[in-house]
Amino acid sequence: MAETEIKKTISKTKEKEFNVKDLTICDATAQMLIKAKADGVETAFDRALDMKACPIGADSACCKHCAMGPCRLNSRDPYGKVGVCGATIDTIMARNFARMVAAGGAAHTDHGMAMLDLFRDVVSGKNKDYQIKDVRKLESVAQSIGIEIEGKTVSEIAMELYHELERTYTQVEGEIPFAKRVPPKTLETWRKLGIVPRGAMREIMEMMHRTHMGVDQHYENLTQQISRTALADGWGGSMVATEIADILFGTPTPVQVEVNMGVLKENLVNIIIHGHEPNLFESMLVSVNEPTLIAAAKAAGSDGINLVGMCCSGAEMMVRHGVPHAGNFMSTEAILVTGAVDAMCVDVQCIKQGLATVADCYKTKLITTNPRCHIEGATHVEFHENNPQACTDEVVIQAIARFKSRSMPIEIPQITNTGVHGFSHEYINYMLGGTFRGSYTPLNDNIINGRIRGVAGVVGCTNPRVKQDWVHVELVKELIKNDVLVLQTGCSQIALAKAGLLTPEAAYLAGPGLREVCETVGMPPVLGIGSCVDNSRILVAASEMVRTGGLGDSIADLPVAGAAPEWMSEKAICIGQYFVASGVFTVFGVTFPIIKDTKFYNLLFGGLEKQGLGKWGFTPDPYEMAKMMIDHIDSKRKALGIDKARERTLVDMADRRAMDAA
Ligand code: SF4
Ligand code: MSK
Repeated sequence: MAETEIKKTISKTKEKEFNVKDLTICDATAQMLIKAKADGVETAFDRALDMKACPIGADSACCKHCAMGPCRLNSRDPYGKVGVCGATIDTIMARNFARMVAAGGAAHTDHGMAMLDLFRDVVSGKNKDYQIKDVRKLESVAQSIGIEIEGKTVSEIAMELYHELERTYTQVEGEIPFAKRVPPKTLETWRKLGIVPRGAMREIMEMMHRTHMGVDQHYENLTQQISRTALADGWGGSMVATEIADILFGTPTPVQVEVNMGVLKENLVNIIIHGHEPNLFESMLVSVNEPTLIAAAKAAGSDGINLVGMCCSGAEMMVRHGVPHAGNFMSTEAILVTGAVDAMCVDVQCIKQGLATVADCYKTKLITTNPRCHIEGATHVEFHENNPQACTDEVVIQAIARFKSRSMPIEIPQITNTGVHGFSHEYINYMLGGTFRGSYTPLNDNIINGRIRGVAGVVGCTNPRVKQDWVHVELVKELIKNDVLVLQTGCSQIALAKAGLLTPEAAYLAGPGLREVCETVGMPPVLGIGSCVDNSRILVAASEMVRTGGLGDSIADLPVAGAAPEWMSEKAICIGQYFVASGVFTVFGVTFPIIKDTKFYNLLFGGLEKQGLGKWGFTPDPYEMAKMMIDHIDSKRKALGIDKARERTLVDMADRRAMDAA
């Protein structure tokens, strides 16, 4: 079909020259960006080149919290000026940061609460479309928060668990239920600082109140509530989302999956699910296996239906069911340029509004499904958990109709990367300790003896302000080369999967100690865990490491670090803050919304650590980031007195290599 049929969205005058190699290391995305350019179709990469980030906003040196402003301060001379109300730079930056944490935490906790609502309806029998799939997980989650399970039926345990977990959101006094999972010394620090979350709604409401004009105007006091709000996400909303999804849909175990745009097939009806809530995707799995719909797809001339995921709900379905994954956040527009996507069905979070225009250019159906997320120009087919297939069947029908009337030229990058994903904290336990002696002891032992130097969580988005995937990949390569075991979630996990590092064979890129452990266990040096809310699995794994012993008494003692090298969302800031408040050194790339060397900066980047928590770090450079994380891990090893063990181990390995060569 003639190219002129594609609606052009870049005018000749606006078109900026770019070298695609500067924008991404994802070859499939690069191929599609070149095609988009030829087609005259604009994506976020073009818009990022066209729109310079506001330097004052980037430093968080502006406030629009009231109509006496908006007020702009000078980031080069931050203490030279105050807002009309007298607000200082520290107040303004802390309030802005607080609202990012509140928004990010609200996103995760609202998601978690939706999962809990579904769980209640399933347990009460109101919803018959979903069932409890993992009874073992139900029992272990219940026991972890002190629910007695002996002599109770599954539905009695489940209802009790529902009522307990509801407190995560609605409780106004006391401590959230999963505070019981926090290592005692970490919890003691939180209590001393007054940052144990009560309930997510209360914390977010108070955060919004305190950041209103003329309320909390001390950056230290604001930071206390920032931590409490973020912890209500990590140990609250996100953790509930993960645990309930496991109970309803199954706990992930390692599964081999194909990732990248080559998972689209020209002869099939291609449906992409992109978003964050797994219930939509679970129902879609049922719909695409409906014999009548498969027959309809074949009658339309296809060989069947192809369901693939993108972003975080894609990551969840990938780790749970092995559903192929087509790409991360910065590939969501690019994949529509293939012309092969018959429907992209979205729910909530990280759905670019620009998708509507690109979908329109290629006559792809963009379908919103969630009452909380409509997009102008998209078709809305509302998803109801009590009749889920009404929505998902309709999506399939619309996708088949689009397949039948395909008129666009199709170009699918023939790239797929196979990897192993699905390392839940339960599986890590089993993998290292065996079915009957599941334990973190082998992990701790390998850290203590120095084969594994430490553990890093590398997570988060991709961002058109930096070369897509590059910072993630270079950082992770540096870490594993230095014997740091890497845990991954979200779009970062997809970046590394595309780079081929989520395979046991990638162990050859690891340092000698980590390689030895990977080869013994048969695991990749980079463990893919799931979606953004599944960062809570990393918190549970860290707690298990403390509980197992030998690595200190609190999360802050562990030789671990975290990073979000290409972050973009407020959710990422909230995740970063809950890791920091949990005791983890956490480094962000791209940019950081605070002016260096101000009082608020010094508190986040050092002061919190002195209080017994973790601290923030920032650098856009992946090698510098790796060095900062490794230096931190080494300082924790030294404090634990296990730095000598590592030196010995490395000498042993060198000796062994010399012996092998001899
Ligand atoms: Fe300006 Fe203060 Fe109003 Fe913010 S709250 S816009 S700093 S006057
Ligand atoms: S989807 S929050 S771009 S990881 Fe979770 Fe990816 Fe970041 Fe969204």
